[in-house]
Amino acid sequence: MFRKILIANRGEIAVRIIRACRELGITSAAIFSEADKISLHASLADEAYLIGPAPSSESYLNKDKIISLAKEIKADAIHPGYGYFSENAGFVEEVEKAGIVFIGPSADSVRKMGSKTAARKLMKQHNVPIVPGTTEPIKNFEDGIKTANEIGYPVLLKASAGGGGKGMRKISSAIEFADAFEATQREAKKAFADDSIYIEKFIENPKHIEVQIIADKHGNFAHLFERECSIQRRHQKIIEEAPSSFLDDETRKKITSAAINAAKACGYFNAGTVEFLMDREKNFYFLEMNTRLQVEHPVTELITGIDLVKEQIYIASGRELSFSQEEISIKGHAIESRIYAEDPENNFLPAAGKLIEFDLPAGPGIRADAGFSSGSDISVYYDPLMAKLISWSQDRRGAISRMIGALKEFRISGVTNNIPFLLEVFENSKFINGDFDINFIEKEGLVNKFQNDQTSRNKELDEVAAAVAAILKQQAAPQSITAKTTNGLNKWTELEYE
Ligand code: MV4
Repeated sequence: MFRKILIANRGEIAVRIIRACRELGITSAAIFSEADKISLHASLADEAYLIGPAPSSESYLNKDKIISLAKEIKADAIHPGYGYFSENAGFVEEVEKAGIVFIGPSADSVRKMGSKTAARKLMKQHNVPIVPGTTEPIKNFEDGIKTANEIGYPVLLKASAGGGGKGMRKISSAIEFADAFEATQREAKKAFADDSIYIEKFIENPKHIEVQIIADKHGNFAHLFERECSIQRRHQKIIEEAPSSFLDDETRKKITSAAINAAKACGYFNAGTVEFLMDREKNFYFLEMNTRLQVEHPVTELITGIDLVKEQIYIASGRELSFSQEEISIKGHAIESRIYAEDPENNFLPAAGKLIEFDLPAGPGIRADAGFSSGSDISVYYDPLMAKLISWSQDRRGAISRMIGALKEFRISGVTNNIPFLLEVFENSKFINGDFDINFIEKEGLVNKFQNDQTSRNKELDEVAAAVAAILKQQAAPQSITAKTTNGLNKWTELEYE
């Protein structure tokens, strides 16, 4: 087993990995930027090293510095968390060249899944259903429009090097295609330094369902069931749950075995996630594979009882999976809420500042994974995720009920956050009935409803404030004239009630 792990990340996920190290008796080494000198992850780790200035490019994304630090402090392995270097094949190669173990899949698996067209081709070869469309980048405009006409509109133009919603464009007719083709190409080139784009049939109002898979370096594979991740706003997930109440046993069997096939197809080891779109008829299509630990991994941990981060470390150290597929089953229901530093009343603009109060909720079936504590600074330099609140119960209703209680118990002051918005979702009857897809937030008009509610609430508050001010002014006015002491000095004249 490893003696020391360097954690190349920050915030809640760095804290999560530190805790796994602690349980395994492994020394945890954190890195922190100048903006994170006073941070939970740096203070909880056994060792912590200043890596550079606040901007990520000079700290958490400084590849050379991270690898040379790992060598210097004799770390046996590096855990990348999510984001940053977690899906960077070049980083994996350099870490391995330095004689350090990367806690994740091989560079080859990361690269294979990094190209969306190559991944689609591979999936097709291994009988994993893909969205109808091309498995090669489109060569030119003529090739593109011909293909789009064959597939039938609407179609989606996607960047081969993209993912997570970046570099996508919906096209509803051949007329639209002309402009969109070059624009998408330009955007792809700018964002990914690669202008290859491909075409998919546009799936209307799908659900976003992903399957957690895990594999060791000895050829053992297992899935840890699915997560329902449809509740999102502009590609930012807000609420995830496991299992999906939309799946029947038969569909679950099909989608999880498709996910295992996907993992086998790219020679995968460690934890990974296969993303699918699912339509009303329960047809599912491979979207992409995330070759990392995901933000929402806790819901899977709570329904299976498996510690994914510990398992990742075991696998990286060469151990076999600590369980077999037959040994795991779904127990109860888990839901995760992402607590973001953002202002739902103001277009969800990222919020920043010092957390005056940050008191996590607790109680039966409640887990809080936070990267911060009272006194922490929330910086504009990084991801706005402050904490994840995860509830578990025997059934979905119970998990929702515990979540609502925990959200109301969470005390945050100093930094604006999305808790009131989350409560709007949990109290929505369609959400409660499991009747939603990836367009839920928009279709329910929740953003506007919330902002309107706030506007009317603000208007009411303004009216109350105005009334109070008027009363104060009335009371103040006579006082300033009449309240005189017996020695004749008007001691109130200094006070102004304007
Ligand atoms: C799609 C789609 C509909 N049809 N592909 C967005 C993120 C990226 N991973 C793929 N995405 C989508 N691809 C086809 N052919 C709709 C989306 C999509 C989406 C997918 C998952 C979760 C949230 C989403 C929000 C908007 C669009």
